[in-house]
Amino acid sequence: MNDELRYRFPAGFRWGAGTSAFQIEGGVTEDGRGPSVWDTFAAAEGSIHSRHTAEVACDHFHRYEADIALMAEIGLPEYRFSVSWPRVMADGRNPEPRGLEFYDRVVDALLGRGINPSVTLYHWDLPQALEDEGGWPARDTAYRFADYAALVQRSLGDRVDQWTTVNEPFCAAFLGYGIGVHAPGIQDDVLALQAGHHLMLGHGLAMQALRAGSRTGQEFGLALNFSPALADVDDRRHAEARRKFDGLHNRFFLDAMLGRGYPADVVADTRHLGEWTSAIRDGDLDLVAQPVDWLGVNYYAPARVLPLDDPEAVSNCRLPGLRGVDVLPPRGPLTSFGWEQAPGALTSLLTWLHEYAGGIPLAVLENGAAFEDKVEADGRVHDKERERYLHEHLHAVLDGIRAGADVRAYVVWSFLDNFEWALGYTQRFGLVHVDFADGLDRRIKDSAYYYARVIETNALPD
Ligand code: PNW
Repeated sequence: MNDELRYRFPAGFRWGAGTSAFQIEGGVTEDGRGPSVWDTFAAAEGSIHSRHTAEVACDHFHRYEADIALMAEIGLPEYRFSVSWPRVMADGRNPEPRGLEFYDRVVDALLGRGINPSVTLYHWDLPQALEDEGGWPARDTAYRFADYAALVQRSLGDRVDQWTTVNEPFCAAFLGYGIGVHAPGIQDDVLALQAGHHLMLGHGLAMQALRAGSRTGQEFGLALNFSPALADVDDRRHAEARRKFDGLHNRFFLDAMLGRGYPADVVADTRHLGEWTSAIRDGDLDLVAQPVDWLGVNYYAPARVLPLDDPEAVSNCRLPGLRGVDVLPPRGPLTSFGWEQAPGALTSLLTWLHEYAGGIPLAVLENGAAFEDKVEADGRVHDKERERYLHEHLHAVLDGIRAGADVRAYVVWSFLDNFEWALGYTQRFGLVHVDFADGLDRRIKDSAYYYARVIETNALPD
C-alpha cells in the first residue's frame, strides 16, 4: 500500500472548522441585535479575564467576506458557525429581519465559494430578555427556542444542510447555572439540573420544528461535549469515582437523547441536592428523544478522578453529584488552556460511543487546542504544537473508524482565534491568527496549511 493511502479517511468524509457567533462577531448593537446573557455577564466585574468583552471580538460581523475568502484559501469544505438568537430575535420572540439578512449574506458568501454551511442554533448566547423571564431553568425557554429554530429553518433552510440544535448543554447548564463561571453566572445546582432538562426539551422541540420544515438532504443533530474519566488505580473505589464523573459528564445528556431518560445513577447522585426531577413532565422524555441524524462529539481532554475516603465528602469539582470524588490536576503534555493532550482518549471515546449508542453516526464537531502562538520575524505563525495536536487527534479519529465507529465528519475548533468565554482573548484556538492588539489582522497559521493538505488528500501525511 502506498504511503498516501495508508492513513486515508472514508470517501465523503466531511472536513471543517468552526466558530460561534458571540466569540467572533462583535457588532453587538448593530442592525437591531438585542443583548444576550453573555453581553451582560461580560460587562460584570470579575467574570472575564482582564475584563475583556466581545463588543468587537474578531469583528466578523463586518469582515465575514474576507474571513470566508480565507476559508477558501485554506480549502475548507465546511464551515460550522452559530446563529446569534438575539441578532435574529432581539427579545427572543420577535423576528429581526436585519439580523436574518446578515446570516443570509454569510450563507450566500459561503455557497458562492463552494463552502458547505453548518449551522448551530444555540451556542450559549441566550437573549437577555428570556433570561429575565427565568432563562433555561424556566420551561418556557424551550418553547421559545423551538420557535427560533423554526424561524431560522424558514430563513436559511433552503440552503443549509447541516444543523446542530444545541451546542454542549453541559456547559450551558452546569457552567452557566451551577458553577457560575459562564453566563448567566448563577450558582444553584437544582436550577442547573433543571436548565439541563429544559435545554434537552428545547433540543427535542427544535428537532420537531426543524423536521417539520425540512427538505431532503438536511441533517439534524445535537452536539455534546465529552470528557472521558481516567483513574490511576483499577479497583472498585476508583471505578465508582469514574462512574460518577462519567455519569454527569458523558451520559447525562446522551442517555436522554437516546431515549433512555436521565441515568438512574446520576439521578441518585444528585437527589440530595433537591427535587430537580420535578421539572420533567409526562411526555418530556419522548420529546427529548427525537431521532437525530448524527451525534455531534466535542472532545478536548479527559479528566483524572480520585475517590475520597469519605464517600460524602465535598468534591473539589463544583459539578453537581460528585460527592466523594476529586478531580486531579491534568498531566502533561498540556495545552495553554491547561488541558491534557490525550489523543488515545478520543479513540476510546469514539469506540465507546459506537457501542453505547448503537452504531449511531458520529460527527466530531469540535476538537482543537490553545497554544501561545507568536507571529515570528518572517511574519508567520509556526504553531508546530497545534499541528502535532491535530495530527495526533486525526490519527485517533482514524483509529476509531478502523475499530468500527461510524465517524462522518471532523471539525476543528476553531477557524479563528476568538473570545474564549471566561478567559477572554488569552486563549488562541484558531487555524487563523487574529491580532487583537493591532487592527485584528488575520494570518493563516502553519497548522492551517497542514490541515489544508489533509483535506486535499483526504488522508494524513506520514
Ligand atoms: C467548548 N469542559 O467549550 C465550546 O463549545 C467552545 O465555544 C469553546 O471555545 C471551546 O470548547 C474551548 O473552550 C468547552 O469544561 C468548555 O469540559 C468547557 C468544557 C468543554 C468545552
